[in-house]
Amino acid sequence: MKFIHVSDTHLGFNAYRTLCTDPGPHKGLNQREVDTYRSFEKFVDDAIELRPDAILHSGDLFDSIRPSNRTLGFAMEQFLRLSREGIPIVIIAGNHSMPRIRETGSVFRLFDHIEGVHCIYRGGYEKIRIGDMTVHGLPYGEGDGYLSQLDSIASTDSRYNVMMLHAGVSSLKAFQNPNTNEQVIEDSHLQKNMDYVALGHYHGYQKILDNAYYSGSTERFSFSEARQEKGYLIVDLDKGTKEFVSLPARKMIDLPYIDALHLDVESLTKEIEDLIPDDVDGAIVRMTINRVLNSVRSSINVKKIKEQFSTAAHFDLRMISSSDKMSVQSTSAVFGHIEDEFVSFVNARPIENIDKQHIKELGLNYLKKEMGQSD
Ligand SMILES: [Mn+2]
Repeated sequence: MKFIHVSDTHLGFNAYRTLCTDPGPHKGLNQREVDTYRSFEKFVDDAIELRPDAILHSGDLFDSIRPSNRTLGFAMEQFLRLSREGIPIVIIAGNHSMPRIRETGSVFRLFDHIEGVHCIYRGGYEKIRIGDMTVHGLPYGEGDGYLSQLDSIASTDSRYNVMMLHAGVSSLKAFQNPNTNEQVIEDSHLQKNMDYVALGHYHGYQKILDNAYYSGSTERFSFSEARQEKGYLIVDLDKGTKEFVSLPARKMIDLPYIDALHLDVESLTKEIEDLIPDDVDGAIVRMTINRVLNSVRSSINVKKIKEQFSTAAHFDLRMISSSDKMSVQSTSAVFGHIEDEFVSFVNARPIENIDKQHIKELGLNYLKKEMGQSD
């Protein structure tokens, strides 16, 4: 039994204003959205070549509860490719797929009609048998109901038992201060005599126990993922091997902060010049300059700096004034990342009937004003 564990593909995610210029069907679309398609398509190419007995997708297939027609069409095409090749796929719903009200229904219903595609989204634990393996899938949930369902999962007498979950685990640093409603479980919940536990939700590739892994996401979705490898895991239960395979995710560069408090225009300009990486082609780059004196700030040649990033997919220059009361106390990472925190908070909350992108733009604008950015 050999399967591929993949997760957090967030199809349809979009960010920034950069549009795809590659000739072909994606031309003119948001570049970040195209990135989610490109890595997923490469994943499906790989899978067809690798010919696994199954693919297990641990949640957040789509970025939103209501993916666009384009995103749906893309997913449909890719699932049909797998179906035609006779490669079954099991998908559990993640937190990005859970409607707040039942009437919304689930997009996964569409895929129930494709041979070999098994979606677990109806709110409860389901078992799916593939060859000599039983897959125990639990869609994302919150509260005690989720934990009691998790506790009810037990291995069967099939040769192999594999569990799929979309949740944080408390032993990971990223989940030690969870959002109030986020589902975080103890490692003890993973010890169920399973041959493997395919985890989703955390976007980095990470081993939790000998038999429990996060495969991570297939693209980078925030600067906190800048240094993470992106890809999927090939798990061979007969041989007892696990192999991580990289996918070509978009490069993200979060440059070290410049503390400008004691710098005049000339020395700050030099520091900026020194910091510009040789290769920014196609990358998403962020530069943060803290504690800039107002007199210096107005004389900095922003246009010239930006020109040097003209080949980047996106360049984010943030200058935080020394006079801003928020930055007087410290130049710590808190200020550099508050926007990321906000975006990931919005991303993590299912919101219906309002465009998430609109909420993000509004919120980021407020933050920008508060932080006195000029960009
Ligand atoms: Mn996710």
